[in-house]
This record gives sequence, structure tokens and C-alpha cells, in this order.
Amino acid sequence: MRANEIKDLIIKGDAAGTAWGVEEMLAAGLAVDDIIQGILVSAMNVVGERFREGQIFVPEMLIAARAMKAGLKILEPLILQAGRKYLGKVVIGTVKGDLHDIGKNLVGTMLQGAGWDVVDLGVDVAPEKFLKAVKEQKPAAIGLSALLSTTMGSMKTVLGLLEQEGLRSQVKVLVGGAPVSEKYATEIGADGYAPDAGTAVHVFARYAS
Ligand code: B12
Repeated sequence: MRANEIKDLIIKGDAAGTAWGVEEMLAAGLAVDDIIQGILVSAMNVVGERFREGQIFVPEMLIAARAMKAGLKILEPLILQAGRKYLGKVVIGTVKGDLHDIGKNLVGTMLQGAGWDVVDLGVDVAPEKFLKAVKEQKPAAIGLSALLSTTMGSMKTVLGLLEQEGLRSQVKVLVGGAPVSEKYATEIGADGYAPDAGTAVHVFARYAS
């Protein structure tokens, strides 16, 4: 099977075919990162484009997401087997009103593989819930994910709440997700931004204990 054929399986939402294709790519010696970026993420970008152009709708996007998750599941043990030294604790979550979790999950898995203890608050996480987690878990950093331009504003609310509660200096705040940029991160006063999970591992590493 070729990379493009697997991309087509993801776009069509064939989860079993995707999983099988990813296994075949691994057996052929392709690196995990290349499978993620070159095949899985690339396929989801096509799905996003087609949705934007009105060629497909939410149900198709949803089954494509399921296929992508099936592919990632095959790769997960390989990402986690790294077993490096303990780096500290991070809290991650997708912001309020936002249900996209593939990117957030991938960042979480890669951070775990790098040696972080990852507390995942899930999706649609209210700012108050991030605040509560900072108080209770005392993480070195929190990672906020947003995929919608209508929900990314919630990141600023989280930063404001931390400030208001006198906790801002105790925790680093990293942001990411398709509509988020380095410029936006600076604008809202976040400590860091990463465009993908691989870069996120490097950015979080700055705050390791
Ligand atoms: C799959 C998908 C869905 C699935 C999500 C399933 C799931 N469980 O996640 C479903 C069908 C549910 C969905 C719903 C919707 N979606 Co949608 N979706 C997508 C799609 C196609 C792929 C997203 C994805 O998984 N990408 C793959 C992952 C690996 O990439 P990623 O998420 O960007 O994450 C990487 C980086 O951003 C970064 N990162 C992510 N988070 C973080 C956090 C930190 C701290 C750091 C450092 C880095 C980081 O690292 C990640 C890994 O490399 C995108 C298109 C796209 N190209 O993004 C549209 C897209 C995001 N969706 C869109 C829209 C409009 C919607 C809906 C509003 C549609 C509707 N009319 O109902 C709803 C909203 C639902 C809601 N309330 O959240 C638009 C958003 C437009 C905008 N700018 O606001 C997009 C861009 C499609 C488009 N081109 O129009 N969607």
C-alpha cells in the first residue's frame, strides 16, 4: 500500500483499512513522525479543505477523524515506549465550546512519551476547570488547545483568571491548534506556542523540573 492510498482511506473514513495501512508502513520501515505528519495529518488537512469548500459535511469529517484515530492507536505504543526521565506534570485540555481532540491527544501522547506526567482534562473545558486543575495538580505547565476561531478567545480568559487568582507566575501556559499562531500567543500573553506535537515536546521541555 502506498502513502496516498492510506490518505484516501482516511478521507473515506475507513478505520480498519487505515489501521492496516499504518501497520504496513511501519513494517516497511517508515518513521512514526513521517507517518503522522506525511500521511495522517496531511489527510486531515484535505478533509478540512473539502469541508471548507462544501464538498463534504460534518458526518464525513467525523468518520475521517475516527479513521485517523485508528491509525494513531497503532502508533501510540511506539510513541510511549520511549521511557525517558521524569520531566514533571502538565495539564492539557481543549478549551470551552470546542470538541476537537485529535491534536490535543497527540500532543498529550507525545509529551507522555517524552517523560511528562500528563493530566488530560478532555474537551470543552471551562476556564474555571483549568484554574481548579492548576490549584489542585500544581503542574509546571498547562497546554490549551483550540481548533475554532470562535473558541480560541477562551485561552485569554484562562490567562486572565490565573492572573486574577495570583497563580500566573506559578505555571507556564502553552497554546496550540490550527487557528492559533505565535503572534496570537504573544498577544494574549501566553508563554509558548507550537504548530505541531513534535515542536510542542521541545517547547514544554523548557519548563521541565
Ligand atoms: C476532524 C475535524 C472535526 C471533527 C473532530 C473530531 C475530534 N474528535 O477531534 C468534528 C466532526 C467533530 C468537527 C466538528 C466541527 N468542526 Co472541525 N475539523 C476537523 C478537521 C478536519 C481536522 C482536525 C484534526 O484533527 N487535525 C489533525 C490534528 C493532528 O491536527 P491539529 O488538531 O491541528 O493539532 C496539531 C496542532 O494544531 C498542534 N496542537 C493542537 N493542540 C495543541 C495544544 C498545544 C498546547 C500545543 C502546543 C499544540 C497543539 O499539535 C497538534 C498535533 O500535531 C479540521 C481541519 C483542519 N485542517 O484542522 C476541521 C476544522 C477545525 N473544523 C471546523 C469547523 C467549522 C467545525 C464545526 C463548527 C462544523 C460544524 N458546522 O458543526 C464543528 C465544531 C464542533 C465543536 N464544537 O468543536 C473548521 C474551523 C474553522 C475555524 N477556523 O474556526 C476546520 C478548520 C475545517 C475548515 N477548514 O473549515 N471537526
